[in-house]
Amino acid sequence: MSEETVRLYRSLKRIRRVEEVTAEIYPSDKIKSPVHLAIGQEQVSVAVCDVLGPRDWVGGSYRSHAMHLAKGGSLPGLIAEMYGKETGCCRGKGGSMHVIDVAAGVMGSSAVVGTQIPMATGYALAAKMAGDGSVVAVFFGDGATEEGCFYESLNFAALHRLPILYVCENNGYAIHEPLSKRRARPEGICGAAEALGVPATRIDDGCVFAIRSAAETAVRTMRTGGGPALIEAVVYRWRQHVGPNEDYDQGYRGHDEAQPWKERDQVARLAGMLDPATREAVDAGIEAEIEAAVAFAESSPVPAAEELYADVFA
Ligand SMILES: Cc1ncc(C[n+]2csc(CCOP(=O)(O)OP(=O)(O)O)c2C)c(N)n1
Ligand SMILES: [Mg+2]
Repeated sequence: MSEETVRLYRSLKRIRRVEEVTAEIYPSDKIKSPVHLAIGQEQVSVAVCDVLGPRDWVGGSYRSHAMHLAKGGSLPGLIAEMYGKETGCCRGKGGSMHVIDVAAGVMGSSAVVGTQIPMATGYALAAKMAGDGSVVAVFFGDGATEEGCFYESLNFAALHRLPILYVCENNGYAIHEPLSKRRARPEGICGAAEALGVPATRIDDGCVFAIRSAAETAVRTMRTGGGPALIEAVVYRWRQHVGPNEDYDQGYRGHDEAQPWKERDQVARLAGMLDPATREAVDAGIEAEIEAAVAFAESSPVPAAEELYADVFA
């Protein structure tokens, strides 16, 4: 049981429990925004953020609770944001899809598919100009690789050798549409990146250590001017595209497809690698932290009516 395993387990389990608790609270209508849960996919954010430092930046999609928490974004700020409270990370105006914690390097997330990719490429240009060795990681789904800005951004980053790790969380679906109905070559994401001059690595078994190792190699190279890289991590979304429930009765997929992924669940896998006393202590700490964050959100005020016009430019 290494220190690294304990650290990765803590991060994985913390995110899993935050999202399970979010799903439990959801029917009460206290959460005022749609939620796109990453249950089953947590290992990508956990592995990549584990090799980043406080001065590195991340950006992501509407499915970014895991990224936010793994990078050190505020948990009370996240829960309060979902509740629409003034103490939320966007002061209650953004909801679950808009996480931000600039002090922790969480630069924001976007509900418009793919738009985080050019924005993060801009952060990488800024990082290169600052010349301080900091790097950017941007998380997006397989569907986002079908947006034109994905290709434009990778081309620009390769040309200018920007320090950015493109992280494709390939869960095989864009809402209900499988990759096979969207791409002539469903396995072509890495090839597309390579064609633009961005070295790419595909990890197809969801192993948190394998993703971490690929990220570590890529980030080490780019800190010294090595330029961008892409990781395609194949994962599986356990719950519905948006909302707290499962959707295996909707006709587009079945439990049989999910089963192998549930069998290699990284949270359970790493739990089994810890000695029981360590695991119980980690779990107890997580539950206490989540309980306090939910209490903070519940007791926080809603924004004042005048706040409606704050930060509005036109
Ligand atoms: C530009 C744009 N087009 C369409 C949508 C509607 N939409 C929301 S999520 C989504 C699927 C994206 O799938 P993927 O990138 O694989 O991410 P996942 O939800 O699987 O994590 C779509 C099409 C949108 N939000 N923005
Ligand atoms: Mg997807």
